Amino acid sequence: MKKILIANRGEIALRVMRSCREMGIKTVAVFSEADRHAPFVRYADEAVCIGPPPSSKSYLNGEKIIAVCKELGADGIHPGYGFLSENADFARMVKEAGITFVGPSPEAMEMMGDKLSAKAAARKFKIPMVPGSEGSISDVEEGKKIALQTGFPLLIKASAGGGGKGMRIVERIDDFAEQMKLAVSEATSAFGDGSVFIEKYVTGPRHIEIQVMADTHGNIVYLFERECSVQRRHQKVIEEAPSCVLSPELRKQMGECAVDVARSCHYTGAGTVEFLLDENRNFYFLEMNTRLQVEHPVTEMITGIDLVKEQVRVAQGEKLSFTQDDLKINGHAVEVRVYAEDPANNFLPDIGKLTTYRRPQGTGIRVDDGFEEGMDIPIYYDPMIAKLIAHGKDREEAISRMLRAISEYQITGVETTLDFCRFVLEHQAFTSGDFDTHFVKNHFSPEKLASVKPDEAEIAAILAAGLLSGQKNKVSVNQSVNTENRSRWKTNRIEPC
Ligand code: MV4
Repeated sequence: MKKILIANRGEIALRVMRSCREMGIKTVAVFSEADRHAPFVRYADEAVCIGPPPSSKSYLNGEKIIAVCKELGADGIHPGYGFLSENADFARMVKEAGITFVGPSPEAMEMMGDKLSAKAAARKFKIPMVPGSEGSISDVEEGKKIALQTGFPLLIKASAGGGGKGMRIVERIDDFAEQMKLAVSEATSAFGDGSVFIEKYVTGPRHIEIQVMADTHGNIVYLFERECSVQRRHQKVIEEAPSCVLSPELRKQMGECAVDVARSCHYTGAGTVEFLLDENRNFYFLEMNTRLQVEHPVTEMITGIDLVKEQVRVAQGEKLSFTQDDLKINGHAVEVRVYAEDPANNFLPDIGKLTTYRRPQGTGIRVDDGFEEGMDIPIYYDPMIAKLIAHGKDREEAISRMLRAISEYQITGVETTLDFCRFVLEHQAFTSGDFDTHFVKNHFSPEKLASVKPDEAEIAAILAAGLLSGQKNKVSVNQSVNTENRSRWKTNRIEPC
């Protein structure tokens, strides 16, 4: 490929373009009217506006994107994550237009996109799965029978759902009929497919996912695991690699199972196989994500592999550039997602202007972002500002580096989740490794974050000091927000106006 169009925006568009540039491949950005001044648009060799801000009129307009691709002579499309990345119809349209889709085949996407067909494929390889119904349940009475065999609590899941969408917990048989009807009608309106199935509810599980890569020559490898147990309402907060609970033997077992899941759908490219791990360290296959994931950098940090480059190579029909035996875990990596959300206010999106935006730097730190100081965070898309990644020789060093980087990060103009991330990273349950997917529910409440913001307290102190020192009428402080619990005595100045 000589030119690739990136059908995405923000940090991931930039991330993909960087690897393309290293490979000597030209890039095309497509952007909405809201993103005209975004760094990813300027980074690209060519850029085309494809429509108004709403995703449905721009980043989800597959036909328009393919038209731009043809017009500019791009020979490949990288979909990033979200938007069209797991849309099998789009992948098929791309292929039929004679353009290389940087991702799996439409058939593999379809098979793994539907949870029931994914589990049916995995069953052929004897992959451990949570007990429950084998297929979809359409009849309430039949459902009740399976529910009683499975035991309670159980989950009703939508086959077309994913990432927790369309899930319902049922505690008692008396609630089953009602919950099933609700699940079916929700799945029908959300996905246009009312198929639901039953799984035993695993209480307090850990979320472990395995990164896999497959080429078109039959080579499939696993690039170890990521643990993403710290989540809030199915939104990941912190991701790390490796997990601190897997033994080398369990890692190998889960890795080989993930490779088999990939094999079961003739997978090609980068994919992620999701497992639950229960308190006895039994693992169960849940679903497969057929895209590059947000949290892929932690895998890159511990393996030294550039996953985007590898995706591009595989899409061109090349063999994987490494074997399973070449892969070793080097140290530990942690990622936090920095959102423009207010943790004190139920994590409401806090969109606005990034008045101050200064990234942390230094040893072991990587920042993947798509913003610059002075930019507005658009209301139309996910409010993620950045992914902050720290790598160290072990988990302790990675965590302390992350805390150091959080203390250096300066963001004003919007509230962010940085303080919330610090709270998690410093929590004994997190540092000791004794946590599960209920961490946030079990350990966090808004009062846990300092109620008086350090910067407000500091401004008050500086004003008081200024007034006392005789500058009676006018005293001002520069309003750089002190986001950490550390004095910024060197940068704050008392200046007479
Ligand atoms: C489960 C489960 C417990 N038991 N399935 C949520 C996201 C989707 N990928 C699957 N999810 C879950 N499936 C059974 N049988 C608990 C969850 C779950 C969860 C999983 C991973 C990370 C965070 C989670 C938060 C709530 C529920």
